[in-house]
Amino acid sequence: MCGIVGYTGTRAAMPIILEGLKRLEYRGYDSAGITTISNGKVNSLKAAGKLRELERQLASQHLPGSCGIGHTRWATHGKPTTENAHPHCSGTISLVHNGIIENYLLLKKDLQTKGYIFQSQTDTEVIAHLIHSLYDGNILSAVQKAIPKLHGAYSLLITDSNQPGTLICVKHQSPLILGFGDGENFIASDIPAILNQTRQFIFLEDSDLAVVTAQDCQIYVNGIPVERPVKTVSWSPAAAEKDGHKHFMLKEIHEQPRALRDTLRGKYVDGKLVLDDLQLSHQEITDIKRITLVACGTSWHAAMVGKYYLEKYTSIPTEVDIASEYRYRRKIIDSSTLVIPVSQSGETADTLAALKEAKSMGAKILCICNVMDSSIARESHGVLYTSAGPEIGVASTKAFTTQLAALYLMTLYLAQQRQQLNSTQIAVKVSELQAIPDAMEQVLRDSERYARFAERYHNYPDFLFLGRSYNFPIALEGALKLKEISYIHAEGYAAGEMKHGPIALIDENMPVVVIATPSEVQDKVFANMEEVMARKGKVVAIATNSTAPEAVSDTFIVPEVSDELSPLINVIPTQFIAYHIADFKGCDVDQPRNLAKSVTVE
Ligand code: HGA
Repeated sequence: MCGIVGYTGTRAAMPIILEGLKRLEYRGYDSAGITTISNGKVNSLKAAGKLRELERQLASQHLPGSCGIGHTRWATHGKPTTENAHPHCSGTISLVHNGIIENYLLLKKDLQTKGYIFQSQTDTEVIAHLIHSLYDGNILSAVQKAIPKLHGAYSLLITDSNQPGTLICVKHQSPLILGFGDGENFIASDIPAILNQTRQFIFLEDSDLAVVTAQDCQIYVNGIPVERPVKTVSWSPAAAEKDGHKHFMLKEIHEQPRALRDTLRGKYVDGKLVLDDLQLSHQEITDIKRITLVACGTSWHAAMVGKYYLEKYTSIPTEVDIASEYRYRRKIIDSSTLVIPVSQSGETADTLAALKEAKSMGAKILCICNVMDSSIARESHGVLYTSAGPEIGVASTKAFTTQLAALYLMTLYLAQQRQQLNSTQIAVKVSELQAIPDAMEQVLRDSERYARFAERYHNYPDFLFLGRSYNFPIALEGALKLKEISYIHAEGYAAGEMKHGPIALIDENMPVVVIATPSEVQDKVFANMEEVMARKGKVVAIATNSTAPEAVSDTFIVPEVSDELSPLINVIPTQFIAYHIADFKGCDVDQPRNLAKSVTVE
């Protein structure tokens, strides 16, 4: 997510903050800004685009002062423009923010009636004005009064030019760390930003508020002073970038619960799903007669799961198409057709071209993508953003699971607006979805088991992945992940199709990963598993305690969730299988050969 860097000490703050921001830039950001305080004056500079643009402008505009805050933004609310870049200011107060304020619209309306004028479209600016509205000369007490009014996730770094040299830090569901020097202190969202300055850190906990000066640091919870342990971090800079994980892909696999929580944030308000950015009128939603999902690669697999959701809850005939195929075939489209492009980067060339063509033929376009104001988002009539944060590993993981959640939310929203699900039914579905991040955390604890599995299985030249219904696309995704990063040949199949061909391949040299979690078709999956074992195939089952099969070679137990949401859980074992096998083989996990992260060519 966004990068935060702060400094208070005796040296010039600006170069230290800029250097810290540069150390986070590898993740890809859309704008940046720095504020310093000198002689009770606020000096600020912000720039859209890469950090080098801010750096270029800083070359001719010095920001004096030995205390300051900086930010690299990855937009969630408002386009990546200079106005929306952080820091955001109100009077003597400046702040940077990482996270999402769910109730920002309500707060904004209230502040507007009090006369506050907003310069940006961000949720962050609301925090600055809110603190200002509660300020009577004491920044600490104003922040303490503002915090209970904020709903959502936020790490904040705040300055007040009336109190130069003091930084207020707040952490709630987004990371924030304090770094300690000699007569100087540092604050950052992530260790790599300040690892060249110090190795002594405090990792703030949720609800912590810290007051940091050059000489001192005091942490409070609800106004009561608390102690937190100072830890020494011995990671290399490269390990720190990956949060101590060996690869970005592994880090991103572990980020999935957080990414999912952020994607759900603010979408369910007062018993209703609120997806404001979809921008379809009630009439337009009622008039939809057909839906087509278009996507490539992993996003195509997410779209396939989306078809099951959409047909089940909206009863609208839905097809899924590979964008590069869709472009070059005859399409039957009119204004009652809804086209849903799905893309992590929002720049996928084939998906963008498919979108443009469908739009020119009169279709309504609602895209699902992860990058604010990307080409696909701009070309669409409405957008549902996933909040996975920047994904660096070429093999998609957290973007995929957040796409699944977005497709589920979009489906429930359409069903709500078309009155096909009532508020009680929606409430049940949303609470099941909200429980998924906790269930994911259970699966993530098992990572080491998959590492041991990889030791035994990395030499097999072929794998088969089988699943049915919602988990058929997960079989395809599991096979794709293994191919992409370990270069092992793998096929994904609908388990019922096995008899129609791939069964000929099965012998003792063919591991078959079978997704066998509880479902309406569970007995049929078990029959398919028997067919494999009867031909000496090695079955590796992904199952729950209640479906764990006997006599298979290996079983990975996952927590039981509803069948329709099980893809969000079941995909994690397949990600781990691919990751650990690739790692064991010594493959370049994050940058597999011949592949690019964002496919911007046809
Ligand atoms: N919601 C804020 C901060 C976004 C963020 O934390 N991204 O990682 C914004 O859109 O500016």
